[in-house]
Amino acid sequence: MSEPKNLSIDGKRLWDSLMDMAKIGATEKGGCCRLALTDLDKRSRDLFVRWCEDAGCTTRVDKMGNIFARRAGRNNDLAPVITGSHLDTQPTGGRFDGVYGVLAGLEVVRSLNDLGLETERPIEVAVWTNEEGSRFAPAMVASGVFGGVFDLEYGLSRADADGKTMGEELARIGYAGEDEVGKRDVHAYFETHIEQGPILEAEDKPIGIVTDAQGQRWYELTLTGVESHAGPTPMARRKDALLGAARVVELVNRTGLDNAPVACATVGMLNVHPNSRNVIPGQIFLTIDFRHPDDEVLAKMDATMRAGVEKICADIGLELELEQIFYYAPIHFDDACIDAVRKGAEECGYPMRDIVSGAGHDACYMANVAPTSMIFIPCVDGISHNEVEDAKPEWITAGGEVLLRAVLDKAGHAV
Ligand code: HGY
Ligand code: MN
Ligand code: MN
Repeated sequence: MSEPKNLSIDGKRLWDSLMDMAKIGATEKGGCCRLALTDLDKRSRDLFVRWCEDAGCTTRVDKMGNIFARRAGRNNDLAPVITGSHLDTQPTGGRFDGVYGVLAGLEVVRSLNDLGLETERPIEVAVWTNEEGSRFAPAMVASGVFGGVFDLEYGLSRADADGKTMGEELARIGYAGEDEVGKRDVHAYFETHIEQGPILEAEDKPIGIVTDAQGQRWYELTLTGVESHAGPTPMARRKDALLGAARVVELVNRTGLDNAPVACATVGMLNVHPNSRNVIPGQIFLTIDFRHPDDEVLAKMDATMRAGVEKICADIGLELELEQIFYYAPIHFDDACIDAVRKGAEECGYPMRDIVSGAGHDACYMANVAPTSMIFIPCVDGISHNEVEDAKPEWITAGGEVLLRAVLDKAGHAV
C-alpha cells in the first residue's frame, strides 16, 4: 500500500499537549507525581478523554479503568489497531514516562483528522490503569487483566499501603467502567515510549526498534528478629532484622553483578520496624526486583537469592517470609509489527537501532493477545523514574512520525 501524501504529525502540538498534561501533578523539581487512581490521575484521565472527544473519538472504559478512545474506520466491524500507554507515574516521576505513548497516540488521531485520512480499521488510543505498580503492586495490573494474565477479581483487589483497593479507588474517581476487560480481537498494538536508559542518546539514534523486553521477577520479603534495647543487649545475643536486610541488599546487588552485563537487581523498598534509634530493629519489609532477557538466567538469579537469604536468616536467627509477587518471561515482540515500525522509521529517514526493553510496559502483556511491538525514543542522560526525566522535542516528533506510519500500515487507508 503506497504511503499517502504529506504524511506528518504536528510535533509542536504533541509537545504542547505533553506540557499541558505535565501540569497535573507537577513537582517542584520539574517532574510529575500522579499515582494511580488518585485525584490527580482522575484529572489527567478527564483531560485525555476531553481531548479525544474534541478530536471526534468515542471513549469507553472497562472494569479495570482502562480507557479506549476510538476513531472510527471505514469498516468498524474489523478489529481495531490500538496504541497507547499509561498516565500514572512514579512518586518522583517525569513528564514523559507513559504519558508520551498516550499523547503520541492522540497526535496520530489528530493528524489523521488534519490529513482527512480514513483508515480501513478503527483506531483506538488506550490508557492502561496502574502500569507503574507503585501505589498498587504489581505493575501493569490492568493490561495484565486485558492480556489474560490476571483475573478481574485479582486486579480489582490489589490494595495500597492504606488498604484501599483498586476497585474502590476506580469507583471513587468515576472510572469503574462497564466493559469487559479484554476478551476482544485486537488487530495490532503499538506502544511508543522513552527508552528510560542511555543507549539511544549515546548512539545519537532518535528511534529504537524494540524487538524484545527482558523478563522480570518481583519479590516481597519480611525478616523478623527480636526488637530489644540498643544499650543492654549484648551483640552476641541480638537477632537484628536490619543486619539481615543489609546482607540481603548486598546479596541482591552481588547477584546482579555476577550476571553482568545485562542483569538488573534492585532493592527498591525497605521499611524498618519500629524504626527507633535506640531499638534493635525487630522486623524489616523489603522488595527485590530482578530483570534479565534470558529466562534461564532469571531463574538462576532466583535460586541464588533464595539460598542466600535462607543462609543469612539462619546465621542471624531471623524468621523469613518470601513471596514472589510478579513474574513474566522475556518477550519477543511480533515480527510483522517490528517491521512496520522499521519501515516507518526508514520512510522518515531516522537513524535507528534494534533494542531490548529494560523496563516493563503494558505492551509486554498486550503481546499475549495481539501482534505487538514498541517504538523507543531517547531520554536525556538515559534518566527516568526521576523528576529530571527529559526528552528533546525532535525526539518526541520522531517517535510520533514513526507511530503514525506503523499504525497506518496495520489499519489500512485509502490513498
Ligand atoms: O518497572 C517497570 O519496568 C515499569 O516502569 N513498570
Ligand atoms: Mn512506562
Ligand atoms: Mn515507569
